Amino acid sequence: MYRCKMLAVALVTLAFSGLAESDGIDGFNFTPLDASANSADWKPASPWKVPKGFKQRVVSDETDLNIYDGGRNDWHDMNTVNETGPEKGRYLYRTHELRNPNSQPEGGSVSVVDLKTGETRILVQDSGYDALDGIRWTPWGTILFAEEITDGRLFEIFLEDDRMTAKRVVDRAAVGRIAHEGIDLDPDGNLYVIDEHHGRTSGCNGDVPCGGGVYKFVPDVAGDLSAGALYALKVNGRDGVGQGEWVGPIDPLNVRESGSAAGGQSYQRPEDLEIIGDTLYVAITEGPRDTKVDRRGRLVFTSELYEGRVIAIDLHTLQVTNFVKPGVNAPVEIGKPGEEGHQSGFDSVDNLAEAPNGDLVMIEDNNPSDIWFASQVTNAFGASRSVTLFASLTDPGAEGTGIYFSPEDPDTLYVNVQHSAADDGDGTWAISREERKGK
Ligand SMILES: [Ca+2]
Ligand SMILES: [Ca+2]
Ligand SMILES: [Ca+2]
Ligand SMILES: [Ca+2]
Repeated sequence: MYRCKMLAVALVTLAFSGLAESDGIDGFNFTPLDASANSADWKPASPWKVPKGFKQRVVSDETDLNIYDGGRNDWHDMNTVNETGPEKGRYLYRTHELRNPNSQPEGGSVSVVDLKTGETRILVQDSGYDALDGIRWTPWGTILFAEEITDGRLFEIFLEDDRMTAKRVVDRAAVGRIAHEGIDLDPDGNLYVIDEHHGRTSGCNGDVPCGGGVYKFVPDVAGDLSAGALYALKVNGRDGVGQGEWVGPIDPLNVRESGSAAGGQSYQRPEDLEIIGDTLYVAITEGPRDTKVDRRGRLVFTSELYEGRVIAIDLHTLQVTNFVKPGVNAPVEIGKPGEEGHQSGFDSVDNLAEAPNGDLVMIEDNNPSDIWFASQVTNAFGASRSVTLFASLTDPGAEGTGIYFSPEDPDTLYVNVQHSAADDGDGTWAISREERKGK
């Protein structure tokens, strides 16, 4: 807490536009929350603090499908629907991020919910799947999902025509063995992934910085992830922003070290990524913790110390900028709601999503987990001009994950509750505007 108070002195006077009305499309305009949720207000039946005029409902929770029984939470993680093809938008697919060391003999799972009938079932499960995290629908009608462990795998699911049954699952080793989370594709079929690693402080075999990069896989044939070349993002500038370039090809079986050997930029725990238009956004969950010690041996805190940020990579120019950063265009978070001196702020950003109007939606891996919207309108330095607090999670044990807008339903924000304080208490929620009277 001492560190946070020092930060407040350094940063709280900087300007941000956190209280402006969102410029979202009709149906998702909102008046931002004035503060994060307080866990003293936790109601398991309505765990989200939402803006006036919004409501929440369970899409599917552990009363519908309890994959890991006996009180074990199912760790719902990321979401996608079938975004293309027949009956697009009808099926919601979710990864479950359980970890094998925590006595989960079943291994990781991907589940599917029929949003029309409510039927929910396991799509794939394997005792070898560990910490399943990112998930993405491909334009060619398959599902990608991946493991968030060192040397984790990325898999492709081919579906039967019912879209609730897996035909086969293929390990796509060519795209890289890394601690996967975010997965996205550009219109040319190139795949972008990250290495969720503390590249600035943990590094590789004693070398820091190392790993924790952003990577681009260029397939030999668009739509076929079996073969291609993998590149790392190199950035010429301070703190991982400035002019970028793709370096490589690098070794997909040794991404962390070969990416760094090629000059790849190390970040401090990148997690999710999201392409909107021509921009690749990457959530970097932690700050670099660049503390210094003064002549009296006291820690000195600098503006280089912050709790996570979102960077933006222009996929044409490869300019890399800070898009949302606490103390720049979002408030610094100080303490916890209910504590003296608390300031609601932006801390430990994790998952990203595209809003129907092109805003970037962001959720914190934090207690409480806040959901923020950032406008793509930026200042001269590439920072969003409007960052607003949309919702916040009251559950004292949980983080919110898997924020997602289906392209078929611009009025609903899907979001998961992961590792709830309630036994078998995880699930998928939908937040949407209340019906207006007279409609
Ligand atoms: Ca369970
Ligand atoms: Ca993660
Ligand atoms: Ca926060
Ligand atoms: Ca995460």
